[in-house]
Amino acid sequence: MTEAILVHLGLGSNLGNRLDLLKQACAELKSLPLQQFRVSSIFESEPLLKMPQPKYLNLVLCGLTMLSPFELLNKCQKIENKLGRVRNERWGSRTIDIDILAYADEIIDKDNLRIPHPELEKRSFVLLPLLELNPAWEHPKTGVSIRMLWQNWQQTNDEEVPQRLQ
Ligand code: A4P
Ligand code: MG
Repeated sequence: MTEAILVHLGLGSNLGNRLDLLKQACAELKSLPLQQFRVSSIFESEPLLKMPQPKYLNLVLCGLTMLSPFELLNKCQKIENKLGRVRNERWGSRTIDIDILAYADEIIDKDNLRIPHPELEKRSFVLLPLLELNPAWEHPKTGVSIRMLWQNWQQTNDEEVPQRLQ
């Protein structure tokens, strides 16, 4: 039997009842199933590049899956659609966005699937919850630890740090 794979997913919402949408998406993902399912705190942050959009809520979750990367992408997109995601413009506001951040330490570089997520190092709303959830995590391409990635982000950015919801 093939082994279950540890995956990390990044979720974001900036439309509708953001908290409720994140909770619904978590419930759907848990029942894929993702075994040994764990979720970070929820963080609030301004949209990237100060785009004129509502603020985002983001979280990172992890779990073990038997799905292949493309099966997982397909399931994530189905959940996005079920939760009312409408794709208008790239980086447009969204009820829910589910990005595959990492699939064990696999590297995939296809048009419709890039893993690890190529923007991961630049995004405080991914780094901070990932650090909280799995401080031992290392970037599969570079071997750089999540602690170091977060330190680098802080040293090279003057954006506000995402706020953890109480
Ligand atoms: N795709 C490729 N690799 C992946 C992957 N690792 N995970 C493809 C998921 N999808 C992946 O995604 C477009 C295509 O990316 C998919 O068809 C899939 O085949 P999409 O979700 O339809 O479109 P998108 O989300 O608008 O584009 P993209 O590039 O995924 O945007 P991002 O990177 O998700 O950024 N500010 C804050 N504070 N918080 C946020 O969460 N998010 C964005 C969107 C902008 N600003 C933000 C936030
Ligand atoms: Mg996306």
